[in-house]
Amino acid sequence: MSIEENIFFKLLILLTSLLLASSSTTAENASRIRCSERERRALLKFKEELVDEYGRLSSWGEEEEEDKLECCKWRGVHCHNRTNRVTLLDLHTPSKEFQNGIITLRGNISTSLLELQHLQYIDLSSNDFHGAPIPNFISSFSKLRHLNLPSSSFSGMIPRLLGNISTLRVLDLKYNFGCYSKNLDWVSHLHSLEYLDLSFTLLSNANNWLQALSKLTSIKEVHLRNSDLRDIHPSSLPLINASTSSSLSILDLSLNRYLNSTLTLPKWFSNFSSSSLTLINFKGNSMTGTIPDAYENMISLTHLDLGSAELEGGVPKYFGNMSSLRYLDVSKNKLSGELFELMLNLSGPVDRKLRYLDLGNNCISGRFPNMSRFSFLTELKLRKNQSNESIQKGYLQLPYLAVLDLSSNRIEGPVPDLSSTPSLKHLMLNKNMFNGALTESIGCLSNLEVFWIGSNLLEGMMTEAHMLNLSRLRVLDLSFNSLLTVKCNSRWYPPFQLNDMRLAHCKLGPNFPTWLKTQNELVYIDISDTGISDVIPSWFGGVAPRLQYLNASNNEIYGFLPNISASTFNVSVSSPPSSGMILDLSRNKISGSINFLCHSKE
Ligand SMILES: *[C@@H]1O[C@H](CO)[C@@H](O)[C@H](O)[C@H]1NC(C)=O
Ligand SMILES: *[C@@H]1O[C@H](CO)[C@@H](O)[C@H](O)[C@H]1NC(C)=O
Ligand SMILES: *[C@@H]1O[C@H](CO)[C@@H](O)[C@H](O)[C@H]1NC(C)=O
Ligand SMILES: *[C@@H]1O[C@H](CO)[C@@H](O)[C@H](O)[C@H]1NC(C)=O
Ligand SMILES: *[C@@H]1O[C@H](CO)[C@@H](O)[C@H](O)[C@H]1NC(C)=O
Ligand SMILES: *[C@@H]1O[C@H](CO)[C@@H](O)[C@H](O)[C@H]1NC(C)=O
Ligand SMILES: *[C@@H]1O[C@H](CO)[C@@H](O)[C@H](O)[C@H]1NC(C)=O
Ligand SMILES: *[C@@H]1O[C@H](CO)[C@@H](O)[C@H](O)[C@H]1NC(C)=O
Ligand SMILES: *[C@@H]1O[C@H](CO)[C@@H](O)[C@H](O)[C@H]1NC(C)=O
Ligand SMILES: *[C@@H]1O[C@H](CO)[C@@H](O)[C@H](O)[C@H]1NC(C)=O
Ligand SMILES: *[C@@H]1O[C@H](CO)[C@@H](O)[C@H](O)[C@H]1NC(C)=O
Ligand SMILES: CC(=O)N[C@H]1CO[C@H](CO)[C@@H](O)[C@@H]1O
Repeated sequence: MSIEENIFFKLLILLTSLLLASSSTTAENASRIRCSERERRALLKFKEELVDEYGRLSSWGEEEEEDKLECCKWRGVHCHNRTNRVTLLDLHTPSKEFQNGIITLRGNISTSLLELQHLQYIDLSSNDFHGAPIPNFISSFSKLRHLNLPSSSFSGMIPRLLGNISTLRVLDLKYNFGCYSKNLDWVSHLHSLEYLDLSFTLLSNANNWLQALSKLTSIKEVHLRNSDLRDIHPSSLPLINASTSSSLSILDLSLNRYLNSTLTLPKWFSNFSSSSLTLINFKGNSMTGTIPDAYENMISLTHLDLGSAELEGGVPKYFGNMSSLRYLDVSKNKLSGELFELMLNLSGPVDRKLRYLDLGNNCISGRFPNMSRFSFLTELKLRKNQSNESIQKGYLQLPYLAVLDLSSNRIEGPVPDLSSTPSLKHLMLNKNMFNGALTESIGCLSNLEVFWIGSNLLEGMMTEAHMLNLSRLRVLDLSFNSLLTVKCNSRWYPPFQLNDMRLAHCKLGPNFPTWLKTQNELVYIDISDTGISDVIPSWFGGVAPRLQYLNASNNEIYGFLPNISASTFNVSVSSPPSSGMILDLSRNKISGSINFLCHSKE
């Protein structure tokens, strides 16, 4: 090639590419609308069969404006960035609206959707398809990865054809209460499936559920909560190939009341993978016997819920070695043994991991041990057991503890010093045998919202010093401590506004507690049998506009009753009070008319 030829050739290339460039911009402008006409029509047909009360699909339209024609820009629609085919359809009702009872779409799912053969992602959750079956045709979306249809009022048989969508990674059909499946063979074909949630659908006839799950080699999360799963006989336990099934991380089989084989199931899933399981929830099954060894090698387990079953015996010693365990719930079982020994079993690497421990509603007995080792504990629950003796000083040095529930035990001695638990929000010590005077350290718990210490044997005085910094207190229960005197300075202005105040059978009187005057958010007051022998203050009628329950019986209150129904109870005499409003002023010396009460329940 000569130089001239060369230059000419280069010019030619330049020119062509310029021409090409300009023609491509014209082409682009002419068809700036990316969405294909057929897909747009299909979507409009789909919209036609929906009721869209909230205008969620208002951007979907036929009008000539470009935005309305460009379905790739419609709300809830995405197109592929090269092929421009619709790949995503996301029309879920946002959870905040759903919780407020708003359901944005109702109606029927049109078969016109079939036109959208490139769909990879469908989310129609939290809408109302009024009991229609999940459409069979969904199975022909051969590129679908993500099918999200929870809480959408589907019912009937879950189409087995869904098992044909070999690309599916996420399948979520939970909370479609009327849906069922007679077996789960179809699930076992979903080789790419990573996430399966069929919670609250009915699987009582799907006896092969465990066989089906064992074939899912990519599965990471299984949620079959409240699905009426049947027990698996040990002889029909499927084999697990541990080398291929190493991905399962979350297993939620809670609230299946017919699952009772503690030994069988854990043995099976411990082969699934001891290293990947992080969460196991078996709450509300009927597992019997002792807690099995199956959890022993689960080094990644962070969350184990074995609550509300029929487990017996203790918490095995190997739990102390569970170096990732943060959450342990074994409440509502028949566990027994000494609390001291149980906590000793829980010693080891778990000490500094555990955040949540619920041992409530069991038969655990004996003295309360030193809990300070569990330095990151945020919730400790031991309600309804038989722990006894007193809690010694220094046993509750738990700086992050927010919930301490020791109610309904037999713990004695003084209320422990709580100055080392400054984060406490909920403190439940009711129904024990705590005695002596309350420590003023309670008054430093500035995060405290709920304080229950009713039904104990407290004595001495409770004054404003005990409530000094309790600015967040909402619920106070001191009732049935008949030797406890509650006496605050008449000019005291509490830092809190209570909703719920229970002081029955404490010593409040003889004067009417004037600090009550400041409590305008009360819904529940019980000051019965508190030795008040005083005239009803005139302000009493108007103090609490939201009041639902007032019990001031068994005192010696006298004087004229203010018009409580019109002010306190916030009801006019002509309209009946809402159910549940209770006013009990019996056994007092009140005089005057109670005509205004004639519509209230006594
Ligand atoms: C193409 O569209 C762009 C931007 O919308 C515009 O700037 C340009 O002039 C258009 N070109 C032609 C050839 O219409
Ligand atoms: C849905 O289908 C039912 C039965 O075919 C029909 O009665 C109903 O009107 C349809 N709803 C809408 C919104 O098209
Ligand atoms: C198109 O999508 C692919 C995959 O989603 C992405 O990697 C790529 O950056 C996108 N291209 C453009 C031009 O947006
Ligand atoms: C579903 O897959 C089965 C085999 O796995 C095949 O026989 C059947 O034709 C498929 N159905 C559809 C509708 O594609
Ligand atoms: C668990 O794995 C072991 C060894 O890998 C194997 O012998 C056993 O049969 C497996 N158990 C189950 C229930 O799959
Ligand atoms: C387990 O899976 C591996 C890898 O796929 C395979 O090589 C091995 O033969 C399988 N073992 C059994 C018992 O199926
Ligand atoms: C589980 O329940 C079934 C039926 O309710 C019963 O036959 C079986 O003995 C129970 N198994 C165990 C281990 O309790
Ligand atoms: C402590 O661990 C042993 C061995 O695992 C067990 O037998 C015993 O029941 C456990 N004790 C308590 C009180 O949990
Ligand atoms: C806890 O782990 C240690 C170290 O691996 C081991 O020596 C000990 O036997 C384990 N204890 C229990 C109860 O499993
Ligand atoms: C506390 O309970 C244990 C049984 O768990 C018992 O041995 C002990 O005597 C009880 N202590 C008191 C003071 O009642
Ligand atoms: C309680 O345990 C903590 C942490 O193990 C320890 O520092 C403290 O001395 C113990 N307190 C008592 C009174 O034994
Ligand atoms: C003292 C006490 O209340 N013990 C209770 C411990 O929990 C079991 C089971 O919930 C109850 O039966 C006990 O009464």
